[in-house]
Amino acid sequence: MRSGNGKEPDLTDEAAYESVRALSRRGMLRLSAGAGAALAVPAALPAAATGARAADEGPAIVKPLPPELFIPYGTNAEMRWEAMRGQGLLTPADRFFVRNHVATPRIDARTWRLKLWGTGLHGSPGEERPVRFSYADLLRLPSETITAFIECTGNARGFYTSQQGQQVSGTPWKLGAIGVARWRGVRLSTVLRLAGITREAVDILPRGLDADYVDKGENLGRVRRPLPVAKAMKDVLLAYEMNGAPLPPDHGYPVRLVVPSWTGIASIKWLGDIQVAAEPLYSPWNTRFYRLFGPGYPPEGSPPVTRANVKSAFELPWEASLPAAPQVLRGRSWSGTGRIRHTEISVDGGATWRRARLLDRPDPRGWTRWEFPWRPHSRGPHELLARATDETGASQPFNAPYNTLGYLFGAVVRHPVAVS
Ligand SMILES: Nc1nc2c(c(=O)[nH]1)N[C@H]1C(S)=C(S)[C@@H](COP(=O)(O)O)O[C@H]1N2
Ligand SMILES: [Mo]
Repeated sequence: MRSGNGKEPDLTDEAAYESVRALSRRGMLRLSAGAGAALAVPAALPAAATGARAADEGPAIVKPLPPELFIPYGTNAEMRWEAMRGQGLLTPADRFFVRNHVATPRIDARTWRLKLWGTGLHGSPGEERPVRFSYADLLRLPSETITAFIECTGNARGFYTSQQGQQVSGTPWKLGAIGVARWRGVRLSTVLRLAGITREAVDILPRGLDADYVDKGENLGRVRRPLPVAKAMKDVLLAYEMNGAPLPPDHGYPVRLVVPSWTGIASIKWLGDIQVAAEPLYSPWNTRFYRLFGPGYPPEGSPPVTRANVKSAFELPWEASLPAAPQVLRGRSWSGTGRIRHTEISVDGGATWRRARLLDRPDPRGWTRWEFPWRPHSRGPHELLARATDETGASQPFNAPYNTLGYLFGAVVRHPVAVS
């Protein structure tokens, strides 16, 4: 099923995609209910088998995390927004946020193979006899370079609690679980065609080579999240370079997916294999996680979260000290649903708004820089607010609708500063 033919649903659209998948929802519920019981981890398994980490195993993130660039949270680390001040469009790899379910694995590109298998390929190759591509094979294929953000679905989750007084589970990120890089690699569509994708294929399931993820004692297996074939064939990259250098270990070396405009979990790192299937696929990452749950949502949750929503951030420290003098405030806005049309700033708590000056030609897959001249009229604490609107009219409300896992916080963030 391909998009673009007026009769067939556009499967790169989350609601249309879910309506097609819903036909087999019973199968999905059976699958997600069965998975827990079958995969529960016996308590005696060694740490290495469960993905749990002992103190002597070394840090879960390989690159240095200097405190002026990062706020660490266990296996994750968010970028401090002041680290983007004075930077160009791209987020340098040394400050790009890291979201790891488990530790960064070290992989040898010389022995690495990407394996494709499943009922959506000609001849239905099984997992034990997959179609294989080496790193060198991928480097020989035509390459493409794109600028795209990767943003965690839970970016800004902490504001559900600090701004709205709501309890949510997950890493309490501020706004730093986003980065924009220039990614070079091979189009996923090229590799799927070479592997023999059939017209019947509907879903692919890319899976990482990092250790199994254990959630509250339950082994959920390796990180893997289904992706509709329509999106896979449209604009997804098998990336092997980030900002002109080989992918760093923490960002997926040797090869990761980059799924433009979609939420970060789609961009599977340390890619090992891709199942290509003629039937819908499910994993905990599109059933129990990355759906919206809570009051107002059905028991199985919303359709899987796909596109990122509209957000804005100031390139300032949290609780920045600013001079009581004329100055220029800078920041960036982005959206997974379309180009940024404008960003407005309020320096009086949201009573009045004026437009910032956009510095980039808005690109739907990246972010747009802006600046706003400000002359504070009083000393003391202030709140700076930035609110963007994209070309679809999507904007940033004062309140983000609650969901228990704290995804998609798209409300205006109140950035505290002290003027002295
Ligand atoms: N194999 C694998 N891929 C993964 C993850 C992971 O833990 N394992 N985390 C996902 C999530 S939730 C996000 S937000 C992005 C983060 O990418 P980054 O660490 O390069 O910033 O990677 C995604 N891909
Ligand atoms: Mo994420």
